[in-house]
Amino acid sequence: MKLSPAQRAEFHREGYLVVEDLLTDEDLQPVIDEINEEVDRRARELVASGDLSRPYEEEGFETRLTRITAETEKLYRGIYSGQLSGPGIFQLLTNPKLVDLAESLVGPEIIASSVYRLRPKVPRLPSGVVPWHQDSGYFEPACDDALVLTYWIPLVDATPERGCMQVIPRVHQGRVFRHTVQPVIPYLVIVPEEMPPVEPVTVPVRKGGVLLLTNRTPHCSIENVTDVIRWSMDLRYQSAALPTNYRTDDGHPFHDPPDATPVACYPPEADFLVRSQLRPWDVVTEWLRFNEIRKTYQSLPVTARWDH
Ligand SMILES: O=C(O)CCC(=O)C(=O)O
Repeated sequence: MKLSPAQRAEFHREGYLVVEDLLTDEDLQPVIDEINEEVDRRARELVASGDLSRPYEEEGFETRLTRITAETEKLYRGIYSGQLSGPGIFQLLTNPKLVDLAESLVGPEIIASSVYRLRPKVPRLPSGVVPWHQDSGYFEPACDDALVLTYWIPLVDATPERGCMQVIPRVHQGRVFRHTVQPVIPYLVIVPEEMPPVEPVTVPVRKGGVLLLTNRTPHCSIENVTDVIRWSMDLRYQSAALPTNYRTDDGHPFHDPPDATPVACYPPEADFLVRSQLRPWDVVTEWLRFNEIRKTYQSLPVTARWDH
């Protein structure tokens, strides 16, 4: 499925778009199963090491990590963000439905990024609340004017009470606002004096739906005040014509001559090619290759432009 002209227009006008019912249980269950297995394995290890009283195996996906986190945050800290990289995650990143929609916005040569995040927003856990930022705040300034597309994908229904996302619409055509590092939980946050005076939109998304964002769309997420873990993933795609640290199978830079600066829109993590008409032989189709790319990548810093 491609985005319709109306959906494309809405995305470009508002800076975000919700596509309901894009993914089925068949698309999402492999990654959910993989997370459940990881939680189960790690819970048993924590019981064995004396950090956890019991594995809470009677609890399901929506509640087990909350019970565990009430005793120890070790499991949460070991799986959140981009730490897991199993076949289920690779399957989601390369899901043709997501890549097809991305093609409507970034073109047919598509790089996916290891800047994917797993977010188990455990009820009332302060680090689950992400402050107002633009993803470009984290990226290289050279990519400010390009589109790095984010898919925000809930793995359970994401309601306002469960801490869904909020966005500021119609300001993504402007510049990247000044960011600073938030105290205590070191997320980047737009400095208060630069926050656009525009009413935020709260964006609930049901499981199966996706929220698309640009890298200059200010967004945040709100507190989870329920008893259900708001599991979600956010994935990122860009045109292969932009700076990328992807190396072909034989280790060559993707661009010839190589793009010197910057090496990628987000140099700390590895890129990989997910679709190409020009160089189909360079597309990463196997999980083992994806995993090797991520594990062997030599992380590089982003150009410092805020106080971090
Ligand atoms: O999922 C969240 O709570 C925040 C996600 C986010 O900030 C992002 O995708 O950039």
